[in-house]
Amino acid sequence: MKYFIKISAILSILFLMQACKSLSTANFKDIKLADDNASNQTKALYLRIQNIAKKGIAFGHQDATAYGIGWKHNENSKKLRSDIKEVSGRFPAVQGFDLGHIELGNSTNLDTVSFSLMKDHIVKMHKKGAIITFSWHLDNPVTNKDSWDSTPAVAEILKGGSEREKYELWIRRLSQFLNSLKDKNNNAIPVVFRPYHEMNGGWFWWGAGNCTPEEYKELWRQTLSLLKSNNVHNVLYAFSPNTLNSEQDFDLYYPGDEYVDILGVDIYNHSGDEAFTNTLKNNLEIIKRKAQLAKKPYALTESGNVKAGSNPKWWSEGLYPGIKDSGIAWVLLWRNARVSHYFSTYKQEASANDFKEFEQLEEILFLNEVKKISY
Ligand code: BMA
Repeated sequence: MKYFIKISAILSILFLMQACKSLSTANFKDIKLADDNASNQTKALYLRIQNIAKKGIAFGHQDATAYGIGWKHNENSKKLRSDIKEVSGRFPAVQGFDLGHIELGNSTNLDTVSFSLMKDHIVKMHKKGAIITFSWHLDNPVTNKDSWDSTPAVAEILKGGSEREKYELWIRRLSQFLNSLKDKNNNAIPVVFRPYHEMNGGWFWWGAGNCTPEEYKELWRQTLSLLKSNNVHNVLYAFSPNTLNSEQDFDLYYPGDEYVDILGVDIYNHSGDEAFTNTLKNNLEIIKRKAQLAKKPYALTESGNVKAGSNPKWWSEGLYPGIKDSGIAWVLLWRNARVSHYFSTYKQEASANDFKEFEQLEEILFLNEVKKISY
């Protein structure tokens, strides 16, 4: 009996030692990120994302816990809601938020989500094992109108441009927010940042026709350099064009392997579900090839049903056949803002039953599964 107790004590110590393998002792030296000073937590997130992609596809939702159809998170409530959880019983594994208007020093983002609420949810969700990703619909720095104001502005915020000072201030505000996301040990929470997305479309001031590809790439590189000089070291950088017509389409704006950590693409079903499935397949093949050459993970960084409610089988017939076995680490569905502007599902919505089947697929991973996948 005495020996048995001794042996089991030794075994438990060995087990604990293994479980406590600390970030500082893990072997991160071979990981090359866009930020050469990225924290160990950020490197661990990168490895986790690669490991997730080996197991399946993490399911993501934009503003998942901030609001849904018919509800908005109440600042006084401690309990987190999510339309996805209300349909399936599980939280999304990837949670997207938008930083638009952080640059202005505002307390709420462009969709009225308060930055303090966002921070609170990020801290809680990170603790539960979620992956956090940010988009940034920032205002046009020349006109001070929104992201969709296509007045050329990129040249003016590059080094030497007339709005450079303003842009440096904007990046300082953004940096302050990113640096303020702290876990319980006071370490900066690692996140995925996906700035200047959908640049091959013409709808944003940083998009096609509103700046040259050279200006765009320079904006990307200079933005990274400004963030680093503001001590931001908890970020993985994701590059995500809109639907691609060819590989060249991707290359045109790609700032280079040393400035990007994750490759992505945003694809919606504007041309119907059959075309959508085919576009998903061929576009994900394109980024897979690019990602494999660059040895980086890749994701479907935005998607959604623009004709939400029209196809009750959208998940199993539209989305899933397009992403199945594609090797993407995650798919992020866009926000559920209101009945006339939602991209996922919610309770009593036309495709909710189909979603429950999609959610059961072994390949599709939710928070409870992803939290077990380590670096
Ligand atoms: C767009 C729309 C807008 C929103 C923006 C940022 O795709 O959903 O209503 O302001 O994203 O979230």
